[in-house]
Amino acid sequence: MIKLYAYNTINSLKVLMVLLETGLEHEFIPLNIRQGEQHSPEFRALNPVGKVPVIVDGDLVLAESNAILLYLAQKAEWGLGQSADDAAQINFWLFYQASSQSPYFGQVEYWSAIAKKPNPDALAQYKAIAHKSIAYLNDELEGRNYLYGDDYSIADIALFPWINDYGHLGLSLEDAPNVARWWKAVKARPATSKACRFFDDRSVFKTKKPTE
Ligand SMILES: N[C@@H](CCC(=O)N[C@@H](CS)C(=O)NCC(=O)O)C(=O)O
Repeated sequence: MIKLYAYNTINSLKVLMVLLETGLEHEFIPLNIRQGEQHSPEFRALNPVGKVPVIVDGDLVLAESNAILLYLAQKAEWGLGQSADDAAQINFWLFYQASSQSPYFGQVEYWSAIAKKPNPDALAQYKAIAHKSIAYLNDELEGRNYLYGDDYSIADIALFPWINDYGHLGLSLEDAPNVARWWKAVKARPATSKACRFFDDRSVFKTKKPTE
């Protein structure tokens, strides 16, 4: 049984989406990062940098959401295409997500909702970069349903959670109709809506951010 240590976060959502898509048996262990549970010695023994998500599967302890996505996809033989070339292209999206989506969307969240001192220039700059990333996805999704190939894959799952937060981040999909269509299709999947509901329905995830 795979144990998932996670909280109501972008990176945790990705992992839960894969677990629910694949039907891999798992136990969700909420780790309240708003109350500092990531700093406990027990959790630091699993992940010395004190961040979720982490999975434990037998002797394997693994952090970094996209590494977890890859591991789970290989284990379930799902979501990685049909060939080594497909897997390489899907891997491209995992690296793109970690290096070119997450850092910039994360900065938009920081400057719009977390920073104690507002910085309109920083917010405008990171929103502009996030919108460029959305425009790039829009081009890539022209004439196709998913980010790579004909089938839904872990590439779509990796990129979905930040896009799903576009409204909360003050971003727009108005000029990105292909992204809006893709976002709606991914959101409508039973596994995605179950994963999102899981976080919405549980009081353990309702702890406010320190700034709220
Ligand atoms: N690159 C990591 C990022 C993990 C991460 O930043 N986790 C945040 C929540 S999204 C966390 O646990 N923060 C707690 C802390 O930094 O104290 C991944 O993709 O898993």
